[in-house]
Amino acid sequence: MKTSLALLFVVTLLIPGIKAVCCNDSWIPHNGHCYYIGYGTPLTFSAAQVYCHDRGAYLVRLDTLAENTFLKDLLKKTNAGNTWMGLTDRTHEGIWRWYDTNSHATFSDWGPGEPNSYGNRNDDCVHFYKSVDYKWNDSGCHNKFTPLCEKN
Ligand SMILES: [Ca+2]
Ligand SMILES: [Ca+2]
Repeated sequence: MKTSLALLFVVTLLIPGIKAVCCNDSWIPHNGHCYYIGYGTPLTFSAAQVYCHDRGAYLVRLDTLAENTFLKDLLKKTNAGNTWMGLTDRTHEGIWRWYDTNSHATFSDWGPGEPNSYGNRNDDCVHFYKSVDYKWNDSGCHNKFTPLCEKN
């Protein structure tokens, strides 16, 4: 019993250490990934990609609902503005893919009535929409929103 308690203690000490190695200062660790929110630097979708790339990262790719929930909570807690994710249907209208892997979105969390790009509108890039609790909205890629970067 004492041994397992001691082991638990050591492991508890080690885990933050491992995460600290993964994530640099001001990057937020979660589930083996590191996140960085570019507060105060609103950029177009393309410029946000470059912003993340310059930091050895990519605009966030939401692999699981849990990751989506974690990041929405983080944005809520920090009262972030509208924030880009790496999802776009630029190549095929209505086919939503993560730009860094070209993989299809496996789930979605659209706000009410979204995505609503149709006709001559051209809303090909997706962001966390502050006014609907950071659910997803398709918007013009030229709009300037906060970049949210992720690295492995
Ligand atoms: Ca991810
Ligand atoms: Ca929309």
